[in-house]
Amino acid sequence: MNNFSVTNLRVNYRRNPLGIDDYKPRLSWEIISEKRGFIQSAYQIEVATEKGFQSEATWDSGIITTEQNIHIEYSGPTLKSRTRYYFRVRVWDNQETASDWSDPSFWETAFLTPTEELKANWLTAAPRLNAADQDKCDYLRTEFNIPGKVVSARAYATSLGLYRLFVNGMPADDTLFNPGWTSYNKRLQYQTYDVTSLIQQGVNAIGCMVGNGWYKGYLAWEGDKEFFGSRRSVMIQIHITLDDGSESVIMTDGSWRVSTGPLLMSELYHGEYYDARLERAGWALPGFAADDWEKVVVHAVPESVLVAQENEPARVTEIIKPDTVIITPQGDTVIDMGQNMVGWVRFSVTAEAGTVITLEHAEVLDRDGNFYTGNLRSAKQTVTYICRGGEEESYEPYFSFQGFRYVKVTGVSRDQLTNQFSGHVIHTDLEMTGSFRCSDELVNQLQQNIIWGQRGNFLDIPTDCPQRDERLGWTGDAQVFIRTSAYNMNVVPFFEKWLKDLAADQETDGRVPHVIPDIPAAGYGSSAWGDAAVICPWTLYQCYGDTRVLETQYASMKAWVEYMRRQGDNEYLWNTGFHFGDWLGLDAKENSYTGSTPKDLIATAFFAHSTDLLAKTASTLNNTEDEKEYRNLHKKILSAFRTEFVTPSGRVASPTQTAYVLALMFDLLEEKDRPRVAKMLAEHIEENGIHLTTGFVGTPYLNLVLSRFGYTDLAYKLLLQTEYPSWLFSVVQGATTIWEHWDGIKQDGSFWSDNMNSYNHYAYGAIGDWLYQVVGGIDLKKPGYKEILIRPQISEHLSWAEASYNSIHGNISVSWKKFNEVSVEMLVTIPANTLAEVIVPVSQYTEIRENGVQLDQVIGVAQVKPMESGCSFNIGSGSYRFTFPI
Ligand code: RAM
Repeated sequence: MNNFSVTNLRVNYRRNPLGIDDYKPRLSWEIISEKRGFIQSAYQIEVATEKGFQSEATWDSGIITTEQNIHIEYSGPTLKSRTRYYFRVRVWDNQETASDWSDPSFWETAFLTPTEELKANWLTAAPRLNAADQDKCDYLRTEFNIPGKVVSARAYATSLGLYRLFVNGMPADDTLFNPGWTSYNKRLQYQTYDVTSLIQQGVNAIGCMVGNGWYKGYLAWEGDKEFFGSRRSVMIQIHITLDDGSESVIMTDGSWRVSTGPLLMSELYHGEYYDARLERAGWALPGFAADDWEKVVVHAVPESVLVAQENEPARVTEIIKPDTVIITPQGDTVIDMGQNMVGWVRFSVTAEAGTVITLEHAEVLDRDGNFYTGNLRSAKQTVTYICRGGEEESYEPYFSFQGFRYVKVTGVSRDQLTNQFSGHVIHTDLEMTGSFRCSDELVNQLQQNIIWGQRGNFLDIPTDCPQRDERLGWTGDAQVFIRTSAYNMNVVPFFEKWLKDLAADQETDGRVPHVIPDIPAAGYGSSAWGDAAVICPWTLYQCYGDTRVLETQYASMKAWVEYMRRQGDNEYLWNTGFHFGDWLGLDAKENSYTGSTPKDLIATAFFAHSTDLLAKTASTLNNTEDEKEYRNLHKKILSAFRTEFVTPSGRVASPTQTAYVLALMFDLLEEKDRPRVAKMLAEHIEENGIHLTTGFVGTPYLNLVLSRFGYTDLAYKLLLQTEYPSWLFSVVQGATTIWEHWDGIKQDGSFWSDNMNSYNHYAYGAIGDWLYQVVGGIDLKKPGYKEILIRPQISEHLSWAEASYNSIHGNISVSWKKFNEVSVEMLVTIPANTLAEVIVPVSQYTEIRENGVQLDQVIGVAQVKPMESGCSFNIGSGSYRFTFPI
């Protein structure tokens, strides 16, 4: 009997993906071993087109001697379109024993040559002249006959605008906001639906609704729309295989019909207007009389590259029941969901025909307890529903989402509000991978707020806010939060897609737009924002160990560095142009959004950092020429930085927290100067009464820098600070998400200006990285957590903490707990085929026990060595229970 097995097979990070267009998908698996210290010595992969692996394999990798169990590229015969490939894996341990074959998993290809294979026409409605009619969503339909029994059916669909596909009246699946948001005129995703169970022998109907969405709808704060195009269109191609082996293909063509319907308006920001009296029962069912429907217009759409869905889809991931119903001092009836959330309200009512129900959505109540929508700016976030009458009727929006905790309702009797209204939480359905908890409940709420911020702002692209007339893919915010987000969820499909849009939207001179997908209103080229081009791929590589993202993004990374290089008065100093600077830093001058750290210091610091990461990337990709080039450039930027921003005796000339933090975090100072600058940072914080003054740029690194230079205790004090400004200030104010401003709600209960005040903004949530790394103690030593660093920095401020992270190699968990302030118990688990260095804060290793046994006698523990501040030792995979004195 083997005591190890292969499990959790993935293809490009996903499980059993349907409809990918990658010729070389990357296969990964996890190993479960009962024995400690498991290392894989070899693997074998088999790929076949039938699940039983009875017929000849499409690809047999043979027995490959390697420890690698992640991102193995398929390298068999060229894959075919629209084919399901099953694969299974077995591995060998270092005793030459093989595991059993894993259970099979699969991937299914969509179109590998879409321009040749996707033959369906693009359909649109004839232009509607009347302005009110233009807001109405389109309903398209067709019917067709299937002569035999259906064995399998796949629908491939996409749109310009947002669409919902129905087969015989049923939704094609549970995914939402398709085709997602990409730089539409350059890249457009199509989706694959398994509709086998929905298509029947005989007559079938397809229905499709199309709304404006990001393509044609309102975007940004100037009240503009149609950023990508003005005509909503849809393209659908359905392949149906019958039991006699024949195939029917149904495509959008000139025979389809189009009409308007009850959805009279749908806008991402503004909500929906739905008149249920206009419903046409059975419009997506066979036999519907569509005689009064118009003919569709077949048209050519702007050139764009069609790509199979890259990201995980958006779905309803949780349903929340209202907490309470409030009557506000102004007399409004308001539902409190108890959580600032993103998605929509679904409701059921029984009412007379023509009853008008309105739902307005807001994030907070004002200090008097009244409904407050000032911070939404022009976003209406209002759903209006006109009742059909008769039996109970239900509604939830189609193409609009709201950021809200409070819902002001009119037109519904109070008794229907709690039972029949629920909050549907919607976001990209990424696998949750991390959890963090500790003995301080406020910190636990902070962690929850970070997760909710991520959920709310990961709706197909990383956004800054999900409520006001903005909701854009700000590069700076994504860059500061990506590492934290990668602890919480498996974010690779999400960021790989977004980074391809970033590269697509980069101009030939390498500039990076402030928001991705780019929209003209936003602008481009700020330091710390554009650096997302380099920092995000590098972080993904670090966290998941996959060089593919570096290969794919390399040209974009390099172009951004070269862009910076051309900006300054001299090649090594970036001292020109527009920059956001330390956005919302508290050391800002009156009426400014930018902290006082000089912008050229920030720009040059990021220039150095990105150049350093680019050199490391070149080295990882074995591009020695570029590595040399960018090592050199980096050295010169460092020297220019020191000449310009560091005094001859080694202080950072601008005495701000953010300047100190960047100089230390990015290793910009000479070694000898670092301890002193770290001390100055610590003093600055202490002189401020243990308060930070940092904005978007400095905050993410603040505690990491303090811990690195021996000021973990101060970092804990900063974390636990509840007075303004601090991470816990908003928590104490009752926040359930992270705010954009440290003082989104001020101490006196008044608000920061309506002008720019999101209550759901993840940038300051980047403290999550420090919670996992330093408090929980889970960090990486080698990309993809092949080697792990377990180093919780146990503090007098907490009595226990636990962190867990499902890495690409499997689960890593650490929990520590103090007993009577004299000893600590620390449980550690690391997955098979990894190693960890554990660092424990005791000076003598003889003081450490594992399950009661002295460390040097424990199986699985090696290389015990004393360090300056503690003991270090290595462990192989498995679970361990360490105890040691405080
Ligand atoms: C606002 C938001 C966003 C930030 C930009 C610069 O729109 O705060 O998060 O990145 O400004």
